[in-house]
Amino acid sequence: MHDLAWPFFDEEHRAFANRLTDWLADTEVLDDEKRVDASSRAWVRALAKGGFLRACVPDFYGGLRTSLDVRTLCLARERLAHRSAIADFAFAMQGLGSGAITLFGSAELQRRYLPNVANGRCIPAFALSEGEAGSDVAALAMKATREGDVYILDGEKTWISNAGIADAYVVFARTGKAGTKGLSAFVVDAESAGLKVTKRIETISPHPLGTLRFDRVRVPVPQRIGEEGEGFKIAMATLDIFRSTVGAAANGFARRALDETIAHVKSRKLFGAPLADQQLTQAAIASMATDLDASALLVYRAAWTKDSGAARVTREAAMAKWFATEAAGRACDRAVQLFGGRGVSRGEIVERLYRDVRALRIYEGASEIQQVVIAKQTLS
Ligand code: COS
Repeated sequence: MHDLAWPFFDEEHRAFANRLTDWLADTEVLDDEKRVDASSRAWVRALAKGGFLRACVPDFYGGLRTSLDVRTLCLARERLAHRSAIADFAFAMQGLGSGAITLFGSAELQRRYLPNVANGRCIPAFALSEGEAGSDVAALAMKATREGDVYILDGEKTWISNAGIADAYVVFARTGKAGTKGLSAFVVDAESAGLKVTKRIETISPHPLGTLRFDRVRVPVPQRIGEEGEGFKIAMATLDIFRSTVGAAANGFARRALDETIAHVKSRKLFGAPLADQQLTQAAIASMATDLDASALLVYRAAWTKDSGAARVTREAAMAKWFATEAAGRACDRAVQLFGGRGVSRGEIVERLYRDVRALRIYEGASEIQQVVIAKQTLS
C-alpha cells in the first residue's frame, strides 16, 4: 500500500488505514460471484460492525469526521479492492449512494438516512444513468412532475448498482426544461409503489446491477435534494468526490496485481533462472510500480485538495480517475501476461483482477468523458 508517511495524511488517516488493514487480515472473504446480493449484504453488515462505514457520513450523523473526507474514502477503497471487488463496491456504494444527501440534503433527509447508512441498515444507490443518457447527463429523460405536495416520477434508470438490494435510491429526473438546468434530485424509498427492478444485469465482475422502472411513483416534496433545477450540479459535485475514490480502488486492484506478480516471478523458473531475472519481466515490473505511484499521487492530490476546502476538484478528480483506472488496466493485463496460461485460468487471482478492473474505466464517467472534462478545464 502507499506510504502512509506521505504528507497528504494525518494521524487519523494512518490509524484508520492500519485498523482496516488489520481487520481485513482477520476477516474471511465473503464473496460468492453466484450470490452477489448476499455477498454484498454480508460485506455491508461486516463493514458496519467493524465501524468502517462511518467513513461514508459526517460525524454529526455517526460518521468519523466533520465532513466527508475523501482521503479516508480513498484509503478504504484501496485496501478493500486489494482484497475483494465486492467489498470495495459495497463500501463505495454506501458513500456514493448517500453522497448527494450528505452534500445537499436537508437536515431532515440527513437525519433520516445517514445514521442508517453508517450502521449498515440502509443500503443506498445512485440512480443517474438511463438507456439513452449515461455520459450525457444533460439529456436525462426521466420525468418528475409536481402535483401538490408530491412529485410523480415516470421513466427508467439502468446500469444502477445496488438495484434490487437498495433501501433508497437517489434519483435524478427532469422537472423543467431541456438541458442541465432542468434536472432535480430525489430520495426514493425502494418500497415506493410503482417502483420495480425490471432487469438484473450480469457483468464480467459480478455485483448487484440492474434496471429500475418508475410508474407514477409518488415522492413527497421534502424528499427532494436541494432546489428544483439543481440536479445536474448535485450529480457533478457528488461525482467530483467519488471519482477520486474510483482511482483509489483501481490502485488497490493494481497493487494486488503487482504483489501477486512479484511473488510469481520470483518463484517461477524459466531458462534456468527465476522469471524475475529476465529483463523484459523487469521492464513490466518497473512499469507497474511507476504507474502505481503516479496514480496514487494523482488520487491523493485530488482527495487532499478537496479535503482542504476546494469548492471544486473537477479537473484533479478527472485526472486521477482517468490515469489510475487506465494504469490499473495495464497492470492487470501485464500480470496476466507474466502468469502465462495460469493468468487466464478460472480461479486464479490475476484472472479475477483482470475482470474486476475493467468496469472502472467506464463507470462514473468513462475515460473519454474524463478527457473531455480535463481538456475543457485546461482550455478555459
Ligand atoms: N460541481 C458543481 N457544479 C458543476 C460541476 C461540479 N463538479 N460540474 C459542472 N457544474 C455546473 C457548471 O458550473 C455549470 O453551471 P452554470 O451553467 O451555472 O455555469 C453547469 O453545471 C453545466 O456544466 P458544464 O457546462 O461543465 O456541463 P457539461 O454539459 O459540459 O458537462 C459532462 C458535460 C460530459 C462533463 C458531464 O455531463 C459528465 O460529467 N458526464 C458524465 C457523467 C457520468 O459520470 N456518468 C456516469 C453515470 S454515474 S455511474
